[in-house]
Amino acid sequence: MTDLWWKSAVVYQIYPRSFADADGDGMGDLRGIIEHLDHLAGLGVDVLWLSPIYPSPQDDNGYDISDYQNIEPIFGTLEIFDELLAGVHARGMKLIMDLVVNHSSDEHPWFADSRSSLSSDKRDWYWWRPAREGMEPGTPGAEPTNWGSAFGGSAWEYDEKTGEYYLHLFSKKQPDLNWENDEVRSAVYDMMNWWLDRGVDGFRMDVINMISKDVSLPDGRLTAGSSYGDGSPAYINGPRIHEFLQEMHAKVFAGRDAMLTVGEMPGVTVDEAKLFTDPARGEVDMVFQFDHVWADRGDDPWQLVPLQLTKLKAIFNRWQAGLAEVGWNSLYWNNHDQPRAVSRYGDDSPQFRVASAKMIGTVLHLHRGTPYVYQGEELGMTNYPFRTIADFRDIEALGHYAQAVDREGRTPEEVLTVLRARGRDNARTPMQWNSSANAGFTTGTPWLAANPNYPEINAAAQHDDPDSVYHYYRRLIELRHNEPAVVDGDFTMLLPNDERLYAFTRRLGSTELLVIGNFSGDSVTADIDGWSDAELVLTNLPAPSGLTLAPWQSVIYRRTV
Ligand code: TEU
Repeated sequence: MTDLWWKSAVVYQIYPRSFADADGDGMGDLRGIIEHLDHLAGLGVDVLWLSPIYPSPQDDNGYDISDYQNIEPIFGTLEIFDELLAGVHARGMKLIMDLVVNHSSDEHPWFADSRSSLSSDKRDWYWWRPAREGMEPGTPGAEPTNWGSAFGGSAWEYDEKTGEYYLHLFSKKQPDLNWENDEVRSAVYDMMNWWLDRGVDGFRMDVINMISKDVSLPDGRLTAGSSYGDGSPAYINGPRIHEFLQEMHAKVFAGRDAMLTVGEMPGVTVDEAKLFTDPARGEVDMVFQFDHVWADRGDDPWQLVPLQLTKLKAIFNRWQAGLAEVGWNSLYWNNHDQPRAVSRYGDDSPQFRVASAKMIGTVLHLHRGTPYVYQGEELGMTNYPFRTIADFRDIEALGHYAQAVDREGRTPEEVLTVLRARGRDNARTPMQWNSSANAGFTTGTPWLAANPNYPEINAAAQHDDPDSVYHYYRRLIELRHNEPAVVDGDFTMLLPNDERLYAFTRRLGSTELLVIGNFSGDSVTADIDGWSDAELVLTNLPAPSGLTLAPWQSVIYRRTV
């Protein structure tokens, strides 16, 4: 039915630092992943994606890479990596690596060389610029542009040695690589080929739609109350982005079978995504778009706005419709940058946590696209009860706090309210394996505290419970593997104006599926006709009478038309 294997696949994301610690140093490692492969195989996922495991100063938890062709000693060695890869393949799964090439670490030898002198061979491998015209280098406001970095502060760092600034869209320890330079691109492609030759099955590409910049580097728009301009129009889907991805595809992926490539693309539009994922163009297989995870924020990314179900549905509908004929979607609620889905979209109170975790999983997995499960999502893990800023470790949280409280005069409590809801450390607390100390994640001191709810919410308890979130996710994955309508069916949104029910159909040939999720604590009846004789395929609670759904209930019906 389907020609591209990843259309019926489900991907599981591992954040190695927080997954499982086999050697007791408080950080997860590759041996820890090897020890838990049966948890993943048992869930039925097809592909594992590892967040970065390369040598790194860990300024951004490995998204700052100082050697692209080795393994961070905290995580293991290349030999242990090969063992892990063999264990993954032996279980019929594939493994994709995180590719972080918009920037490297400032401790990468490339950057050390680049910053060493104006005449270095590698000077042009990064974005160096003199101070703003007429300004004294290194003084406030002398930065080459007014851009802010993603983690607070200017996007430019002054380097005294050569009297110039380098660009870093993320932390100052993550200088942006200059993709205009041919040698940079060849070095990246060689490195990718080296990993694929070693046996890995593809890449998740970090902020890959930022690698092409408008070389004139224009100032960005300043919004009220913010100290920096928004440079993103100059680097999101920049002028040469499609050219670069086509070149990468030709030099790395062409002629290789069964690879998976997914581009992480903040700010990508539906029309752009169609171009990026049209198989005929040879760029990437699918993208991560951000519209749905930005549905509950204001113009200022750090402003919270209440989530409206109608808005969320309109976003998904636009993406489903936009990529219906050409291209392909990725589907995700969670990753290492997002708060926990059950706390954000569901109800994580003891009464409704399990039901709502299953319901949101149902809605996501029944869309057209490739679903991604983030570690712990299959257990219904929740946000962490952060008390003060001292509980956070993430450079984004700490950078935002410093900028907002110290420089922009917000109150700590106001900033903490946002960080509790949105902070990335919510996703990064240790995986909850069992009810022993530290959730069974480590015998040492975990680098980030385990969520105190681990005695109730953990994998060991769920493996033994057929009604657990884990076994429900297993059934969702099985359904995608066995029901072609889930993979290839047309998508039709129903009840677009309903603030409590998320309802849609999927149709392939004579098979039609009806999916309804109740995003509320009320019992609600769906006003949809023609399904009274349909077969109930899956529900998260006792079978409903007709289409009256209990609080947080989901149903999947099937009929022949
Ligand atoms: O994230 C890209 C990105 O856009 C993030 O800044 C995201 O919007 C933010 O974290 C939401 O709060 C990727 C990685 O996934 C992230 O972990 C890295 O920090 C970042 O790139 C830099 O490599």
